[in-house]
Amino acid sequence: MKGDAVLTLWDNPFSPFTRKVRMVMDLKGIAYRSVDGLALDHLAALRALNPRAEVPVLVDGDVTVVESAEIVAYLEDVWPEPPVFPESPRLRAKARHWQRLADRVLDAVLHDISLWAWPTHRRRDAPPAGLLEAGHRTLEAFLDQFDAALGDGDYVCGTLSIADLAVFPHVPSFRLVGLPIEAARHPRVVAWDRRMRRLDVVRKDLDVVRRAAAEKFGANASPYEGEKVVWRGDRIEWLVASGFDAFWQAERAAGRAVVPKSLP
Ligand SMILES: N[C@@H](CCC(=O)N[C@@H](CS)C(=O)NCC(=O)O)C(=O)O
Repeated sequence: MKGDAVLTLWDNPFSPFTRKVRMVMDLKGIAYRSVDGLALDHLAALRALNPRAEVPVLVDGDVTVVESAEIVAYLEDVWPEPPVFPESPRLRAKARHWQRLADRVLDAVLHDISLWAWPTHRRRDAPPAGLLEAGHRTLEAFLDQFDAALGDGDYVCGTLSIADLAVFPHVPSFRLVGLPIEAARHPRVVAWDRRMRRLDVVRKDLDVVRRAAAEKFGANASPYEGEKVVWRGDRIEWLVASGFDAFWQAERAAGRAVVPKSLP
């Protein structure tokens, strides 16, 4: 066990990546200070820690870790109990697989097709023709595979693991993009979602999101960027793979796109 120095999580109440990391820290009983790194007042300080200006970033004394999966791996190394990776190499590979799909595919599709529903941005245009349908196809393929992976277990890898904690924060966004998850088609996912919502760490996470939504967007104001959108690799990849290169180029030409860089 490490010393008592309080860690700082460069955080954001709504990011699926920070929500995953927070749930891991809460599960392990790790004390931390949270700073909303995406609030405009904190962006310069965040960029000094992570040139990509993305959350989460974990600062533990002289150790700075960026990338949510790397933060989770660091937390597991330093605070192994309770584990968020299963013991057997086979199940560990399965847990990493679902974390990767959540971080790189779910996030990308949900991001790309939800821009018009963000409370921070008030876009006046409509999504390009076919974008929502393409997104729904990828999301349905994900749900089919996730439902099958759950099998008869309570959680993806049998016991609660990073696979569940990585996928869960994305689940409410399915409804937001017009694809509510239905018991008739994905019964195991619906039962798993209910089970997740009964966990203390998940209840705390949902409470943080609910309270932050009321606090941050009250009085018609927002502490966040309201026009530019960060397009990191996976988000561009899905657009291009789905045939929406022209939309992406138009976003860039309109000055609305930011592409992060990992080195200054
Ligand atoms: N691969 C990164 C992705 C992190 C990421 O995309 N974070 C978003 C929030 S969901 C962000 O900070 N975006 C910068 C912005 O919106 O200004 C990770 O797993 O940590």
